Amino acid sequence: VPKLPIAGAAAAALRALTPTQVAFLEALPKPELHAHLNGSIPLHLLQELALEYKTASSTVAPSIVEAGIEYLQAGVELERIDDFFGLFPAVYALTSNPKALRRATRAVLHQFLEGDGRAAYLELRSTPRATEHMSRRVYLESVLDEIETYAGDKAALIVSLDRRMQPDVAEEVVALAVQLRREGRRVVGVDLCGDPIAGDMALFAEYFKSARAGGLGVTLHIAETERNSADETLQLLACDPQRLGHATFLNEEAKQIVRERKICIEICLTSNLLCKTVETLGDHHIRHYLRHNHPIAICTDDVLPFRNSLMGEYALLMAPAPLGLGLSEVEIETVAKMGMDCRFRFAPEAT
Ligand code: 6MZ
Repeated sequence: VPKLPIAGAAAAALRALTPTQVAFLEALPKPELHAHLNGSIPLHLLQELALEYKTASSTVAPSIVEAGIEYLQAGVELERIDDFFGLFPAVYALTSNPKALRRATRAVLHQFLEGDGRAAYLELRSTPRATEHMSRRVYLESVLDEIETYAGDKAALIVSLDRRMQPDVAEEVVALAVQLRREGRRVVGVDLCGDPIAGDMALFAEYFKSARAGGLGVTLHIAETERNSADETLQLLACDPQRLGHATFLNEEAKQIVRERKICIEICLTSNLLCKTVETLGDHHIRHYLRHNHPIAICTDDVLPFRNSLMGEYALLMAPAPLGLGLSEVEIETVAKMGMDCRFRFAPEAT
């Protein structure tokens, strides 16, 4: 699989490192715990799928798919995070049958575990979609088949609930995740993602509780934008998540809960900068967590639109300011180990 070109701040940080520093980061056991499947597909595979799409019967017009791919190829420029979600109809059109979804999953596993990412362990997340070609169960089974065949115990699946889902669909998705887990499939957790201001999260809370009761880990995108209310954040924290995605705009009360419960924060530096929820690396909330020696995991989020890599994200930790945070090797080792310790457990005998 050809390399995904790394761009932007992560690329500049990587270029600023010495060969010895690069070798150190490559050899460091790093987990990738926050990567969205459809946001991580290598561009070359998407282009291949798009060529095949033209001849297939399609519900999304090929011209829309073409425009989406061209936009990704040029490198996305977002005014604000709301613009991000419009990218996905084009990608989804190309991964709406089991065969294409399997190819995408395989390429993503390869990219993270053997390609640019150099991850020692991957928790891949994806939102099961029911399409004219597959049910949500077949969606999840297709992704799991690839994980179990090609990554074995180096990867696992987190099942995402999209905030835009109707509550009955969210309930069905959690029940499916728990059921697959009981069948011994490599499902380790559930996630809440999607447009950060969509949906009423009070209606979802009970589903996260049943996921926990079913032996699954829970990670939630939380306070990703300034517009997420303090009430919603507290409601989500009441679901007892073990990890949180982004957690960019927590107020003091929420920060205290996070600190007391030592909830791991999944940090996606490039993603936050490109979605403009954080202005500069210097302003990033990672500094707060580093100061408190609080558990974090360094992650990529969506390497397809953001053109970053796990290596690039670690380069942002290591490169001297203003390109990076200038952390020492010992500090970076600690961060990587924190991430490894925050993996969701997979005990095959658990029910
Ligand atoms: C919230 C995000 C996201 O699930 O179809 N997604 N949700 N915040 C983000 N920060 C930038 N990045 C990705 O992968 C794509 C889906 O992941 C969610 C969105 O719902 C997107 O549609 P899957 O494999």
